Amino acid sequence: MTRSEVPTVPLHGYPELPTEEMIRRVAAFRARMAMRRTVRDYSDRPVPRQVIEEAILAAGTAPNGANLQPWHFEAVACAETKRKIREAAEAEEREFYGRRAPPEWLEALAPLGTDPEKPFLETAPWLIAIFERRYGLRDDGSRVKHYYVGESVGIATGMLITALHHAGLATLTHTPSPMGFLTRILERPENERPFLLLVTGYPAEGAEVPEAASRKKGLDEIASFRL
Ligand code: IYR
Repeated sequence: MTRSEVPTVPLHGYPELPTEEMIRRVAAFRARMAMRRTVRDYSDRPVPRQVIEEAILAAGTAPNGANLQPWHFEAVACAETKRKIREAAEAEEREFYGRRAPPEWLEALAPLGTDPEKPFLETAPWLIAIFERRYGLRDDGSRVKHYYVGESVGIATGMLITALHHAGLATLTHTPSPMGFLTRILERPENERPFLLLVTGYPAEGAEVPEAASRKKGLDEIASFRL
């Protein structure tokens, strides 16, 4: 089908804004996003399931390859499952910090003060395990090819983090490597691969974050304009 033949619906949600208003909004959004910090100390206060559902639905609106939506979000509040995830993640992290990580990597991490202890995996009210759906499965077991899976899931994850931040919650992108234990503990099917583990909840009272990580590159370091 060509573009003119596919069924369409009217485009909504693009009210043209006066330039001043556009700038005010985007600057306000930038200021709000600049306050997002990766938080490693969480309160154990519960966060309503509906908040997590809405944030996941926001992530699910992400642009993605051929609209096949090649992702799965498993939201875990179950204490026993969180305990299993912490145990497995810490085992991998002990290997990483003690053996696998080359000195250069450990040096790069030093300003963040990270270590193999991951108590937040049990303290935080929610862990959202994000999986890439590498291919789809039809009812007859045949495979549906998925496209740009990494790009799609990366964009959706960014939107999830943004949605949670917008709701006033802290997040931590945790990427223990390898992450095969998530497939096992969460009993995910063989067409999925763990992408990352997003920790979310309220920051612990008096939580602090590494000073070094607040330094962000300026516009001239991250962008160039050709006019
Ligand atoms: N996955 C380890 C190490 C780690 C790696 C990077 I790159 C970071 O930005 C932060 C941590 C951990 O979670 O401790």
